[in-house]
Amino acid sequence: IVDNSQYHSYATIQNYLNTFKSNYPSLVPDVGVAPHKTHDNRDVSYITLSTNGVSSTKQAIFIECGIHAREWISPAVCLYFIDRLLATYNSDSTATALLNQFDWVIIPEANPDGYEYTRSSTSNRLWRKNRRRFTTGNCNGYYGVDLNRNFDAMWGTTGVSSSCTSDTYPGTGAFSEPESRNIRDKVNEIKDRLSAFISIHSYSQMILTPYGFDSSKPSNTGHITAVSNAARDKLYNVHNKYFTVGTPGELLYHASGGSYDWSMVGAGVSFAVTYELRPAGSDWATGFRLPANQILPSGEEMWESISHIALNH
Ligand code: 0X9
Ligand code: ZN
Repeated sequence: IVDNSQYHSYATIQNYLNTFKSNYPSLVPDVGVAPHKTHDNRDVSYITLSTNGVSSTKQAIFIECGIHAREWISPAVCLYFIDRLLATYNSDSTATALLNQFDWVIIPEANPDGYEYTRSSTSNRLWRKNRRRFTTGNCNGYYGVDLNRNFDAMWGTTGVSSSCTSDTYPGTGAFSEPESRNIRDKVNEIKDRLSAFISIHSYSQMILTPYGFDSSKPSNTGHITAVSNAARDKLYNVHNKYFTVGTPGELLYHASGGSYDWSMVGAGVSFAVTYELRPAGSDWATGFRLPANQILPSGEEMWESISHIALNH
């Protein structure tokens, strides 16, 4: 269904979700709108994939894409993954196992206001945050909260700036933003059967293991690292792209209030990772502008990597 030769608008992404539901009604019990409208009054959509219908009690995996506006490859990979899962169920043994063993709840575009802002020719391609508008005090006239600093996981402690003009401004409190509340609420609905949480960003070619907020690690860190190393190898085998595995503190910087940390410390999920997709390297100006001809290979390598995590975590 998905055209993987280009990046798509929010409207097109919404259309794809509805087309998935109408073309695969027996595998897509629910395409819906998360409870909180964005600041610019957009809906944040989710899709549930299940062989068991809406009242399924199967183990579930949650994937969140697009929380940072400029990281366009993230929603593109989410769409590729959904499309391939649905199209090859019952013909491909991996897809069949992924859907027979798990339900999937996926938010392909968690920050539609920011995303559309980066797509507008008159605005800023490198916008990262949401589009909250500040109207009082020092912040009057400025916009945006970093959604991956807004979750209730050591909120406001590391990797943040209290300046509302900063790209890492965490907001006025944990879950001050509708976009992070949407992820929270959808996760909480299924947390008793949620076995993995996957957050997809770009760029740097990494699989980040928990925690991001400081140097502490969950008690099952050895297991998470082993599964991530194997998922890294599966990814590498597709197109020879090497992803580094480690915690944010080891590979990047500490950062509090992230979604994957919250999924563990707040929702009790026992396995969570954050991907940083293509490209590697440190050229900030080009890193977020991954050419559209790399959507398909990114989708293909991530298919293998996520499949490994799902079937082995
Ligand atoms: O800084 C971030 O939010 C992520 N990197 S990005 O370049 N995509 O912005 C890393 C997030 C790692 N997770 C946490 N630190 N919780
Ligand atoms: Zn990001």
